[in-house]
Amino acid sequence: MSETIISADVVEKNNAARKANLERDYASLGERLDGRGIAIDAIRDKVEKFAVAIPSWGVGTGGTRFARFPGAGEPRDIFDKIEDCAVIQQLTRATPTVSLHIPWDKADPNRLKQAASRFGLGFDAMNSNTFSDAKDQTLSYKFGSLSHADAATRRQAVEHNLECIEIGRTLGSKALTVWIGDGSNFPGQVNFARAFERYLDAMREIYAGLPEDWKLFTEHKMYEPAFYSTVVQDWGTNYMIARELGDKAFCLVDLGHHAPNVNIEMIVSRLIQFKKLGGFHFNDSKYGDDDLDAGSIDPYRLFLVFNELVDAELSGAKGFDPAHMLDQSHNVTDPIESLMLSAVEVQRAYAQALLVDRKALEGFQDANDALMATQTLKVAYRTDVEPILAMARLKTGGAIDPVAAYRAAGYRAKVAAERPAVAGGSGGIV
Ligand SMILES: [Mn+2]
Repeated sequence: MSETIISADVVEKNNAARKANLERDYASLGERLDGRGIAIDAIRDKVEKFAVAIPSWGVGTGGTRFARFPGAGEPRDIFDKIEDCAVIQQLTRATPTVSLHIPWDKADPNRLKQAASRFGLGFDAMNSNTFSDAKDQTLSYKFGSLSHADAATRRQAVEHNLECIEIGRTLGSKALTVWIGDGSNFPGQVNFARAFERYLDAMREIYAGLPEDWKLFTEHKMYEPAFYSTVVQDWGTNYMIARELGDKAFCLVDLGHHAPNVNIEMIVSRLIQFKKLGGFHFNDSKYGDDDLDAGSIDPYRLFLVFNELVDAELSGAKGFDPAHMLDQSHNVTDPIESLMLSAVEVQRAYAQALLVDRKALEGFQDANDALMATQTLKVAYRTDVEPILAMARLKTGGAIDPVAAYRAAGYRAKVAAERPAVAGGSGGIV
């Protein structure tokens, strides 16, 4: 039995006050779904099994290019971060794994493993960092890392990624995510083809260091920190990389890493079709790579992405097993509350997508009935699946209302007293 941080009494008391209402809402929704030929318990079973990883960097307060305002009780190190992640998992039951960022989270891997298993947590994809200079680093990444013009700098970046794999091996991780900030700020600063070739050569070395049962995720991002050109800027380049590297290489889609109005759900479909979808960094955005909470700006787009994922899941596509991770930055909210709600939002989009009448949709598509086809999606999207999500949490020992239970437990005030503020911190937008 793993340890819990929030007292079971608090969770039980909170659930007891909400249980009768939930049971009534669940029964009522069950009846309505029954009329649509959908068994509510089957949807709930799937929701219970759905998981999304918490990024270790997400539990710290983020910042902007202008300032960073520290939050109370911020985690001081990776061990505090693991405790915060354990709270999120305890109350939502949707986040059983943590995704680490090295060197931010560097510590004795055996201690890390112990700290996580205390709370029944596992480790998701490892993340390397060659977009900033670590303390005491020999060569700077100011002008790039894996695509740097200088071979010794590229070598250092490759070695760092290989070290991330080594740490991940001990932790039981099965994937490495690589995002680089390499690019240029001026036309002519970098030769596009030569920089990309250097990047591919460096990635081939990292790929060669992958254990047999690991996956390599490459993450594209249109711009920032480079503002004129970026080496891995879009899904087309990302697909080329995955194709060049081999069967263990996949594309990672961060929802905020595209131009405004790009049809991300179609990108997802293309990557599924050609077996190169590795997984997601879920978040939301209004203008750029804002790293806002998942589903906070455009929940319909999140649903449409899940519509593609569920379509692939139900068609039984072989080897289809995308990784789900959150990647957010919290500047004005308690990161634990934001991450709990984001995990729930991702689950919500999944549950709604499970409600799509796919047979009817296909019929409308074949009949060129655009209006009814789109209405078929809307009927699923408009269904309030909250009772399903809450019941899934209750059944698995979580909280019917995670934020209410968290606030009732007074966790933030407690850790604020225990964790004196530290300079720096490691929230970030990646
Ligand atoms: Mn990301």
